[in-house]
Amino acid sequence: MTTSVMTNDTRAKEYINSVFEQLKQKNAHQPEFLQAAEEILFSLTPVVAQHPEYIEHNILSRIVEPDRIISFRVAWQDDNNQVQVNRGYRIQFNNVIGPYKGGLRFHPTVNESIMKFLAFEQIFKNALTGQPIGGGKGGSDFNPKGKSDAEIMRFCQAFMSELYRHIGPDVDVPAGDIGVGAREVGFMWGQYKRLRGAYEAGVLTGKKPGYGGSLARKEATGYGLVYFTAEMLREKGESFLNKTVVVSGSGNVAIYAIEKAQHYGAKVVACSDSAGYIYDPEGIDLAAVKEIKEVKGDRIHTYLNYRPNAEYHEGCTSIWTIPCDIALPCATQNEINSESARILVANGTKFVAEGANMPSDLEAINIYLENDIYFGPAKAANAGGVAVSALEMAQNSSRTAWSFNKVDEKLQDIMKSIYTESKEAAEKYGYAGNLVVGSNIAGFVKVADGMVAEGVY
Ligand code: NDP
Ligand code: 2IT
Repeated sequence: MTTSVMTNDTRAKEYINSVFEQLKQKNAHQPEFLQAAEEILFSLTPVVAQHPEYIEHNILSRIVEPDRIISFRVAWQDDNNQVQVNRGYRIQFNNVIGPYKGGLRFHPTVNESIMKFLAFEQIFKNALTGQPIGGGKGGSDFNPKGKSDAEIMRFCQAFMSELYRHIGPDVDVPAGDIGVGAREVGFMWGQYKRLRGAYEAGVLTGKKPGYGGSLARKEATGYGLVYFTAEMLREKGESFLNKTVVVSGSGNVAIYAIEKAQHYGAKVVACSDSAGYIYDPEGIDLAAVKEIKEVKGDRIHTYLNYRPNAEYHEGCTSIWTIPCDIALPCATQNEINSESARILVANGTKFVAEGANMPSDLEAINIYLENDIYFGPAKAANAGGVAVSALEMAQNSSRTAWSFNKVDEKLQDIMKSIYTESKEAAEKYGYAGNLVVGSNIAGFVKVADGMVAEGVY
């Protein structure tokens, strides 16, 4: 290593440290955002060392500060005519590559820290897809559980009555996330259309097919996760065939990850909801899970009514004690900590790929990397959902609708190229086999180069 490279490396480290120190001071009460920022920033050392222009343009200090944070009151009437108040958010983080793009989450835990971590991750994920989309996220602390259809509709309409002035097909394009599926997107779309007085289909994605939605969007995140994991397996001379898989969650991402993994010949033995998990050693009956979750909106423990020989356990974390070859966390952030990660290692798990956003904490990630678990980080592995959202935008702009197979083929190509780009970036910067470094760098470079080209503002 030459002296000048050493110097650049030290300079990059010092720069990154100082950016992160300032970020901690400014955002001391936002642990999830700091966690996401720490993971990304410190993996960028080799690329910042080789690109002094990123320091010169102070790209990192700029990229960690959202373009804007929108927070608003959402007042709505419940079925008893009581007025309820929730808080709505939209974080417009970065629009260098395209309009702000990212989902809406309705969950009681939603706060500014969680919104910012999700929007920040989305910048790099969206860049990785190769589609023209920037990074954003939004949502509300509204709890959809136990609400009637009419309450959900009134909440969605109230939420959109404020949000509509901040979004648009060329401005910011929301979609679903936890607690927001095609039903909620439909209600919000109807309200947006009413308020704008125009049919701007590309303002929201995840709409129902037939009403501007793309075929295969519902399946895209779960299928995309499995396509990405299949590339990881291929790298090691393996495949899904006859592998034992544990999937956490039983929502949109989990269900379609299970479907595609089963299609590839894997045995998926467990899935969960926020109350507990089911273990079915003979392999999960996905039709039963779909009926419970998609049709009845019921709890996962009712799976035992369909499969009496399966087991139900309360609590989510011990799902990771079930021995498996492949773990696919598809529920929520920080669902795998160091303890669970050590158990995965001890049980001989060889692959972990993230369907959820930031499901593994920083210690868990280090444990995978140190123990030869091949790890597919969220922003690469779960990018299929937003990638197909971008394809939905393309169909909306051109007023066409593609076949399921056409979208699915494009999704497969996108997931393969995200894998290849991440792997090659890791190799190029001296971290072969580390897809965390690889995906962070591959996504970052696209955004950073765009920021340099745009100039300071
Ligand atoms: P859904 O609302 O469809 O399902 C969420 C699932 O996760 C449910 O089974 C839910 O259980 C469980 N869950 C939610 N919160 C918790 C919690 N705090 N502890 C344990 N389990 C929990 O959401 P999605 O499937 O769409 O999203 C799942 C994850 O995937 C999220 O991290 C999301 O950000 C990410 N993601 C989603 C994409 C998409 O296209 N939808 C794209 C990329 C990532 P319960 O029913 O009990 O609440
Ligand atoms: O986390 C995510 O990538 C999503 N929730 C999907 C976002 C989108 O705009 O489709």
